Amino acid sequence: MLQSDLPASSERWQWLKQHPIIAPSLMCADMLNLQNDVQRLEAAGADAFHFDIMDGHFVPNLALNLDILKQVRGVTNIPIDVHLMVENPEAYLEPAIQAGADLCIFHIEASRLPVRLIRIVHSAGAAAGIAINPATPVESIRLLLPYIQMVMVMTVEPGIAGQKLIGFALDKIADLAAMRRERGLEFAIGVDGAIGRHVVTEAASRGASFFVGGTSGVFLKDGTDYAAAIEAMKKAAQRD
Ligand code: S6P
Ligand code: MG
Repeated sequence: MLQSDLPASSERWQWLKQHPIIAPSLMCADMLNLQNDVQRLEAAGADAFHFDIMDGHFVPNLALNLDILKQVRGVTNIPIDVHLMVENPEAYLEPAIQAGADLCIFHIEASRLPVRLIRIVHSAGAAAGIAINPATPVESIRLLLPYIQMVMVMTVEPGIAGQKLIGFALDKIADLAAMRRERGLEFAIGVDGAIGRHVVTEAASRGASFFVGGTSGVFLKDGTDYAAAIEAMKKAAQRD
């Protein structure tokens, strides 16, 4: 068994068991009024915040950073998941948790020593998640599933908001849910990228419970307010 300083069922990550979790992606928020947007989103029913960190190498873009994370942590109490789209995740895990991350998600494609990364995250007191790009098979993380608290299935190539859905990635949700059921595991399944309300329904029916809301779900250009957008995502996620 993987040695970890925290047990697999730590109280600290009970929040991840909720269904659904709607997590607005703060890289899509109003950067000139970020505090205001964070507070409006929380009041509108956001369950968590999704916080994207990029390095310009793993993905061709730069987004938020740890100083901003610290400031966001100072104005909200809801959980924050940090999505590390970086080449060298080991350099960012502990600093991200110190800055306020409750869940650290690193990419399997950027990790040579993923077991070590999981240990670092748990020892620093956060939940561990692994993101997989659209073309990365679930098989690549099969052995790690008992030790992590979430798998983030990317439904676009990471790095840029406002892209089109890569539909074949949704099939991996059902594969992960089957592995979870067959092995009696508890990790949450999240989806990130072009998650509009119809995609929420498709993803939830396959077993996803954590939905990142970007320009397709929460930050809509048609005048829909945050509360209505988040409510629509929650409704779309309801399972019969
Ligand atoms: C970039 C990042 C995402 C985006 C989100 C945007 O890939 O990891 O979290 O912020 O996907 O959502 P949308 O609906 O604009 O694709
Ligand atoms: Mg993201």
